[in-house]
Amino acid sequence: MGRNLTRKILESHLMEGRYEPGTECGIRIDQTLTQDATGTMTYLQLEAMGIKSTKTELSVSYVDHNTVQAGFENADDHKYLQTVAARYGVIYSRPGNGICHQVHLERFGRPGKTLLGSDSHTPTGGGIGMIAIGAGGLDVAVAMGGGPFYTTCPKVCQIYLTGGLNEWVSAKDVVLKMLEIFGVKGNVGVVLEYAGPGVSTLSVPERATITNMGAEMGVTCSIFPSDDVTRGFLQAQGRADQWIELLPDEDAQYANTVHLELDRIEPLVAAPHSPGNVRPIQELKGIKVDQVNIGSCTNSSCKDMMKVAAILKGKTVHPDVSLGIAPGSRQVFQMMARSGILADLINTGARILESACGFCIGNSQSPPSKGVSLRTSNRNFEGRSGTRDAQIYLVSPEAAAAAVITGRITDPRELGIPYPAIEPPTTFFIDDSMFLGNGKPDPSVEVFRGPNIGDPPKNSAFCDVIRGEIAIKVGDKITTDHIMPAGVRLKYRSNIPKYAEFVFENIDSSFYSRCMKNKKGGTQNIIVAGSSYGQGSSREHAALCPMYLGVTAVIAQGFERIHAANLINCGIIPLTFAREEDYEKISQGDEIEISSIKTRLKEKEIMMKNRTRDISIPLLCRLSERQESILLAGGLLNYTVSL
Ligand code: MIC
Ligand code: SF4
Repeated sequence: MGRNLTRKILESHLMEGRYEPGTECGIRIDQTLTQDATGTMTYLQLEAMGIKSTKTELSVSYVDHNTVQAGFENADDHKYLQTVAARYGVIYSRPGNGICHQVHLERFGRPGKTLLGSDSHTPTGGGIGMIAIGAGGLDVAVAMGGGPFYTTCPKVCQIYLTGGLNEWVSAKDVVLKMLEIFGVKGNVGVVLEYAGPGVSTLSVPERATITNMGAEMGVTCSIFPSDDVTRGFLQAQGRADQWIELLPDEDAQYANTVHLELDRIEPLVAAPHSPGNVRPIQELKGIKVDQVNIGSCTNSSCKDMMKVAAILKGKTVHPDVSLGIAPGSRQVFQMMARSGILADLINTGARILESACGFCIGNSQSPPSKGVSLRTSNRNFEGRSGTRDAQIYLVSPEAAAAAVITGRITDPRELGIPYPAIEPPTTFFIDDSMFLGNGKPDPSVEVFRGPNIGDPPKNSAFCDVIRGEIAIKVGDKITTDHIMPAGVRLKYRSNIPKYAEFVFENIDSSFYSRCMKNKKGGTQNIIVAGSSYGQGSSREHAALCPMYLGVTAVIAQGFERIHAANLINCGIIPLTFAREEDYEKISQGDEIEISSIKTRLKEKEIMMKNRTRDISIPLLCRLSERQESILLAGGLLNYTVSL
């Protein structure tokens, strides 16, 4: 039976289990990446596990999220990350060097390798033919120490591309089309494998835009083959020797195939407040725009910036619009400066932002009240921009540039200017001087810990009885941004007791005090949710902080992959309703009891008593044996230390 690409890479990396879709397997991780917002906790956990040095082929620590240094906290974190990287043999990418996914693609991504990153957009690496997966920091720490990464052996879906994109339509529109087809939930355990003649019409950064936003569909990862286009990209990056050809077998098997004709895709937009709320730009044109932000790990490559600059050349930003441009990496920035397009953009009136996540994570450039902001990024969850009532639309760089000129959502095809057909660069400007370290550990380095660096919180072993109160009941598609807001709160990432004050801040600001009161009184806190709980980011703080608040269980109609793993890693039990409608039979404030959990775990069915309503509700808990042991140990940290 012919093997698909995903299977080829996974089989060659199997450490435990078999390649059998639906079962758990452990794979060897060749490369890891962390970013600062999840990285401090990852390295604190690595230290707490007693790991002496990294065992991967390459591990890189990027600083790109918390680069706004208002107060000492972020600067302290950077110093901690720099010193801990030197000590353990991790390459440190200094602030200013760019966004982890863009930089990793440029300088380190290699076809056929596995990459695990403490960021949900790690699958960007699939654009260069990697199996690149996002995970919580604890899982990444274990992989750095040489341990396997456990994941459900995926169901592989082939996306067969034909034709080529029309003028003014780009990779962002392709992935928005995919979101229209697949939606933002129900894709757990799936890998999207791109194939077909349309693949060769897309450059590596364009492929990476597409694999990047697989995260929004909730898939494990997405992957493109490694072909001549990949070879050309690696050559232009001075890394031709790292190219290998990687194609599926001609008779490769897939769980299913979806056909996508590239020439039938139109310019699309994800309207507020979900990346899955996809609409043709034609339906939205005319809406007045207050802000346009171009950048983020989705659309900040050289080619993206060149297109935008070509469209805007000689024009002035519309008086009602604020234009922000964040080049994805120092390499992109350099190329813009050297080619003169940076000057063109400054002429246009653009506000040139740091090469970092910035606006995307809401730590700067928040739009005005009720403002409309067009962004080339990947998430438009309510409030994520830092302005609660702002309306965020996700668009391609072409559509973003069009709105800069007109001040309204505009179909770029109607701009009335010739389409700038930009070819990707054949040589990139290479300067690796902002990467520190040679990958070798140096035990003589003293790790810096400022007052913002706390200890990683630990849970106690799981008890056999949950007796507690429903501390909050939330609805469907709750994102980790709802659970653990980022933006201005991001600087507390290394200080769990402080960050925990903001759990569910934008949904119910009394959640924290309620939980703390219960915790002090010895009552456990339980969260109840609808479907697709924990969408979005990989931030394990969305599990660590609830754990700190005494949350012992989350009962939902369904969970997203990374968040479910993070809950288990923190010793919090994820339970699903056996009958979805039972969600209605439980309210905030209800007292519940679940007993003999240890034995019930084996049976996979657990009965919960709602003592307030005097009814029983059946729940499911489908954990592997390994996950059961982690849970019972009180989390992955305890479990790993005890091995
Ligand atoms: C995001 O886009 O939400 C983030 C910030 O990059 C997160 C990671 C984090 O919360 O630190 C992600 O996508 O995993
Ligand atoms: Fe950074 Fe935004 Fe990408 Fe997350 S999605 S890594 S915040 S640019």
